[in-house]
Amino acid sequence: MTQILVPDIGDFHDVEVIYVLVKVGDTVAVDTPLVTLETDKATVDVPSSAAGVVQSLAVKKGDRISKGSVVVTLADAGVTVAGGQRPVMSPGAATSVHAGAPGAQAPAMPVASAESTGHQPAATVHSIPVVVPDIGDFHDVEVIDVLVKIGDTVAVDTSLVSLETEKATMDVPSSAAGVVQSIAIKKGDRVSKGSVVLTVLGAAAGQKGASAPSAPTAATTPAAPTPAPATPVAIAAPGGVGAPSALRAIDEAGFARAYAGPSVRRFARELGVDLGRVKGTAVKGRISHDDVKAWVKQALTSGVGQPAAPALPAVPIVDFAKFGPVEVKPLGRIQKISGARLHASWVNVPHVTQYEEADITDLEAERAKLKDAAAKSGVKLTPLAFILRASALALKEFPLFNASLDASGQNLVFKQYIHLGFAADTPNGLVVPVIRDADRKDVYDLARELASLSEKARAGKLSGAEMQGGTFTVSSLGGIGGTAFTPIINAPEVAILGVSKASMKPLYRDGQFVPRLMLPLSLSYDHRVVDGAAGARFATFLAQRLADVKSLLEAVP
Ligand code: CAO
Repeated sequence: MTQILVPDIGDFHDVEVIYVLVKVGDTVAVDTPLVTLETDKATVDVPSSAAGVVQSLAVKKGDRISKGSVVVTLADAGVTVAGGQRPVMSPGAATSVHAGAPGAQAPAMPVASAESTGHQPAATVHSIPVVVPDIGDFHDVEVIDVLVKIGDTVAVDTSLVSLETEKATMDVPSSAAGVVQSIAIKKGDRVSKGSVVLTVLGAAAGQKGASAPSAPTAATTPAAPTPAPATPVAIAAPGGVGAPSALRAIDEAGFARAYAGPSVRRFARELGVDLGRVKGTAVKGRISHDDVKAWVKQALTSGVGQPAAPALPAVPIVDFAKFGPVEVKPLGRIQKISGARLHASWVNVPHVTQYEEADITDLEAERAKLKDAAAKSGVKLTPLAFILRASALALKEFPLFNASLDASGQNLVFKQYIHLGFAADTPNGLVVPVIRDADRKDVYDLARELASLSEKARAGKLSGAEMQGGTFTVSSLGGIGGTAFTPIINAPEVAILGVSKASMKPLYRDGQFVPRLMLPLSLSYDHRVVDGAAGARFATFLAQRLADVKSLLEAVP
């Protein structure tokens, strides 16, 4: 008896069970999804960590569970081999063993009939080699991924390995159903038609194209399975010339929400498929490998005969080492994550940047007066705290800037809260901590939170929750320098405020030039949501608030 527990699911606790995918009596394999959990960010399947028959369910729909909660109890695995061990294959020979015959020795004897045991008759299973089918004119094709492992249960047509030629990637599907007994190849190997991929321990009846064997004996060698043709799938070249439009940008939020298991997610990533746009046809709308393939086929064929969508021009590939010594360093983890998000925003969101200057002469004079007293009470009162306060006031006045487009792109979601993100430069890269309910905090509260979150960010100690839920972002480079820049919107937010270094400038006022401390503001907004006039009004409002320090220091209601 084996208890299957909820594995480590990150920072989530008390997560709701939205589906129970198995019932008592079901036979499950390693990785069979058992239940689906839903957090506020994503749905997650809990896969079985063992094979066997479901004996009892410890959870039901609507329950809330956490890491370590028991999900199901499994009775012994459905396929039992001699002495509880996997049968040892002699090369080229087929081994015959029986399901549910503990202690049986090969050659196996027919199992007891249903009448004598009171159980269903167990099927006789065989070791069945699965080979690379006809893959056209290709030879010595590289194995780029092995999609199964020993002990996995596979069905006919389950993808076993991915091969890559110069022209396409293709999956080798299983020609037999059963449990993977041995794997003959590894990533990086080269194979051709007829190469053995793996052996499956299963009933010969499950073989595609092979007729059901009649009462096989130990000496029976199952006929070589008729290989199913490999499914070639064009390599998605996101952004490359000729890439079908449907295969281009991935909406990461939609991808995360899609109801699919890890191997399907990996498969979709490899093909550049936006899972959020694929319709699942498996149980409860779950997306399968076949759904992804069908979607790619549809995308490819629907592109034929239609005017091609303009593709992003590819950046030239340069062999830098030809021109001098080089050193290659991998991107950091945070750089990879933020890079993908910035790229997604840049290619999906039509950005406009509105520039403005705020006269912060009075603000800085006032701040200079308050700074030391604030420092004594442990608060570092920087200009950014005032800028955050002004932003919160502007977002209250212009709720459109605090909204987001929904996934369909047809509706605006107006958030009834103002959570301000601020870009923080850390040794590991750019992170965006979020100050919650910023509109209900005064300048001192904001300064305090700014300092504590920045410190945590630099120490790499921010929790996931502290970086989520932002409705608008401020990116301040004022402490460093620069006169203006184009901040990239932290999508699906619709606007971001860039702040550069304040400097003394001559301002023409009442018939003469006067020296004033001017703060450059760069407001980028999503032009699908915000039009130019609204952008200019928002920036002007911000500048007015910053010029009027008293309004920023007023008590927060
Ligand atoms: N103009 C002139 N001086 C400014 C200023 C501005 N706009 N903003 C800050 N300063 C001054 C501060 O007053 C402070 O000086 P004092 O110590 O003499 O008071 C100094 O610059 C440093 O400020 P700070 O950086 O310690 O504090 P902050 O509140 O301004 O900023 C934080 C905090 C976390 C936003 C900042 O440290 C940071 O990481 N900035 C980089 C953000 C970034 O990388 N953005 C780009 C994102 S896109 O790649």
